[in-house]
Amino acid sequence: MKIINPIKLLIQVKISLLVWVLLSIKSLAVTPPNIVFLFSDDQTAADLACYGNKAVRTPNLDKLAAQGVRFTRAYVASPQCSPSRGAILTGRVPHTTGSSRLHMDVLPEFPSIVEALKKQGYFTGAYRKVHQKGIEQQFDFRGDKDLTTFFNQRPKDKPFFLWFGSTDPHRPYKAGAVNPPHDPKKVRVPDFLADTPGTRQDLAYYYDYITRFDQECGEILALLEKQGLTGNTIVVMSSDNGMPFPRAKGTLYEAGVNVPLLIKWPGKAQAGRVSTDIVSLMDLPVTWLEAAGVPLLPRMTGKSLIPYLEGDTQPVHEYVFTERNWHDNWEPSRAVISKKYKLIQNFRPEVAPLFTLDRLTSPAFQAIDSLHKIGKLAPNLQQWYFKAPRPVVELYDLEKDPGEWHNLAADPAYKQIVLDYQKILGDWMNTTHDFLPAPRNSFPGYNYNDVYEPLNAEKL
Ligand SMILES: [Ca+2]
Repeated sequence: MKIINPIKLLIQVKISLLVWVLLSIKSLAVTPPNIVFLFSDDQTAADLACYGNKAVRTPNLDKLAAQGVRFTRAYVASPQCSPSRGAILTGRVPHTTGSSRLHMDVLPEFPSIVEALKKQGYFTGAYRKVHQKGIEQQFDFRGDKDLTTFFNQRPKDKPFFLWFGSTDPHRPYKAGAVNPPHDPKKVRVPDFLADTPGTRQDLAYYYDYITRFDQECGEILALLEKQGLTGNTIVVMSSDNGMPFPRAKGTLYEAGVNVPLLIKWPGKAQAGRVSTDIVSLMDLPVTWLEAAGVPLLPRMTGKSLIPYLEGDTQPVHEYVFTERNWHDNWEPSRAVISKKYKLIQNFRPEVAPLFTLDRLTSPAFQAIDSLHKIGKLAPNLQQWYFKAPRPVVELYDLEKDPGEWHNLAADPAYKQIVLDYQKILGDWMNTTHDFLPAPRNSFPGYNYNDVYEPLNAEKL
């Protein structure tokens, strides 16, 4: 009979216990967070109750905002569906993905964050609109209607990445999206639209579709709660571009490029913090990969938001960039945005603003066009919507002029700011291999102060 040495046994038990404790600590330390992306389609930042527009009902997203960080100055890489989404899914600027145009896919040689997360053991799922056909095929799960399916099918031993790509509040609109509907009399008419009954009804439908999106976000948040996942899940809400109205979606004005951004991450992101610093949606893929412990992909241009979410008060960026390319028509433009200024460089100034088809046929644009035809459109709208040529360069002081009505580019007092911002924009265009020509004064050795001319398209 084998005699058990009690001291040896004690040592063995202690070693086993130590190994168990170490393994437990390791498993706790490396449990990567789940990531849920609630992504609306065509929504300007301003149009959520938590962003100040109390006329639109968004109770679930307002609650999410209170539990995380709300960014007031988040910018899309492009105010167009496919380019904006391709930039998030690859971390590359749209003009380097092959997807600068609407409906064009990211080239297959560029790796996506979906593949990268899968390699790290993530289960990936997408509902509805991805708008990048190639990358859409990479998701493990694809769903359309029932939001519970993903949560029932996901492997319980894996972290997950869920892309909820709603098609709300994209057009076309019709009555009945939510009950009760929004009252057209109570909508907030932006100063770039004509305040008519038709425009108000158009905006009320837009609000209805936002509320329907909010309701579905509420369902997903309830499912997270029900499965006990809230504590280790990053929930991000944003939109791919601004509202589908004239002078908004498809333009580099604030209503086109400034989208909502809410980030909830229990134990990490400071609950209730409101950020007025500028960030880019291109920061999201970098943040997600870093949170997941995944090496970054080549040529990602965003920055991690993690230190900022945790309370760092240093702004993440001094400047962010955004671009407009082909979208039902060719109106290429680029912008550099700082906390105070925005400079837009127009590459087809000879034409009056062109509109994507959904906005050209919208009641809101029809209202503008009808007033224009009878000579009753407000002068600033008449000037902006119908005058050609347009300026080559536009400069706005976003603090003093958030509506972007007063172009300072030709004002001698702003000459140096225009030149400096053109240089910053041009450097970005050159280093990211833009297919459009950078402003001439961005080239090394070019003494732009000697060649400054009033930036007036009429003198071209
Ligand atoms: Ca969109």
